[in-house]
Amino acid sequence: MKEMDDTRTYLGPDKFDLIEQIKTELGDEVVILSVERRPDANYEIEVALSGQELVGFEDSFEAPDDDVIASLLNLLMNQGVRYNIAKKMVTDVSFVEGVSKEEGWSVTLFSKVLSSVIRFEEEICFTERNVVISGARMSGKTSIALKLAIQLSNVCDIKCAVVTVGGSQINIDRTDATDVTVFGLEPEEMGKGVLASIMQQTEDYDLVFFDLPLVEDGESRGGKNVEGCLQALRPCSEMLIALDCRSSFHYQAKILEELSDFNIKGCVLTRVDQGLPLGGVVSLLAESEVPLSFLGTGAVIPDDVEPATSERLAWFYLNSSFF
Ligand SMILES: Nc1nc2c(ncn2[C@@H]2O[C@H](COP(=O)(O)OP(=O)(O)OP(=O)(O)O)[C@@H](O)[C@H]2O)c(=O)[nH]1
Ligand SMILES: [Mg+2]
Repeated sequence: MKEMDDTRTYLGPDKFDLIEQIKTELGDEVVILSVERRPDANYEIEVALSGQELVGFEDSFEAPDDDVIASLLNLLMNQGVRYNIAKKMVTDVSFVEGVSKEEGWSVTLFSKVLSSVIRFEEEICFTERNVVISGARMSGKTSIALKLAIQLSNVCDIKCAVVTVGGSQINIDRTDATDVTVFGLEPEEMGKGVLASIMQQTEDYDLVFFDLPLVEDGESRGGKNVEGCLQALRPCSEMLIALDCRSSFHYQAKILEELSDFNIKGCVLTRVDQGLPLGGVVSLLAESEVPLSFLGTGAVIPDDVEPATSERLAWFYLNSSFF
């Protein structure tokens, strides 16, 4: 445990145990400033001591209603929304009336706060035939590629293929019952030649989803090949980025930065169903120009995906078991 003048940082392998410990020591109203997963898999939770941050916030704003401000700040900070973003969201709540600390926030009201800082792309229209889905390991890339391809194929009668590369824990035979063609490749197999051949074989498809991992740790996952494929696809594709609620703000911000030269259509927020704190991704989306396009709402393929709306994100935020 690290202590500064007005903050304290807790470290441990289980964030729920840490939260319990924090609430026992500092009370239920404690203000959590950030929750980060460190590279060594431990969680680091920073809290404000004696609610000083909250007092500071209230002092520095033209509050339309003190109760609204205080309850919103608790709601935001408890799940790790960053200070500057929370400040912006609080400044924008003047249109919200009738919320008190006791009554809490309804999905409708909280969705207004979220949509004041995050762009939601509810009407998704793919403009390129090749859609790259990229992101960190285990962020749900393969699941999202299959979910979208199967749903579009079944519901909209669009002819889809999925190209998936390496490390998939998903049983891709689940697509047997659909018209979606799946190319499952090992990272070593992936290269510009294979890519050109797949592109030729899928010429008469309406949409081809390329589920490509990011290049991490040099060549450990056939990285160079994948990087070459990402570059080759860049001029003729658009990209969806899979963001996983479990990753830290810094890690996800790095991913968005690394992919910023691609034609980024939007991102897919996965594992919203797992009751994880959503403050990190809310802050990230609020700070970036990238719209939120889809939500991954469970492990079932193809059902557990939906277009992202501020109401649904608010619902998952308010129903997070993190509180
Ligand atoms: N609960 C839940 N589980 C999910 C969701 N998306 C993916 N999963 C699960 O997370 C695990 C990893 O998903 P994948 O789709 O294989 O992720 P990936 O990014 O392709 O993983 P790699 O290719 O190994 O980097 C699987 O067990 C999925 O069932 C989601 O939205 N909610
Ligand atoms: Mg995968």
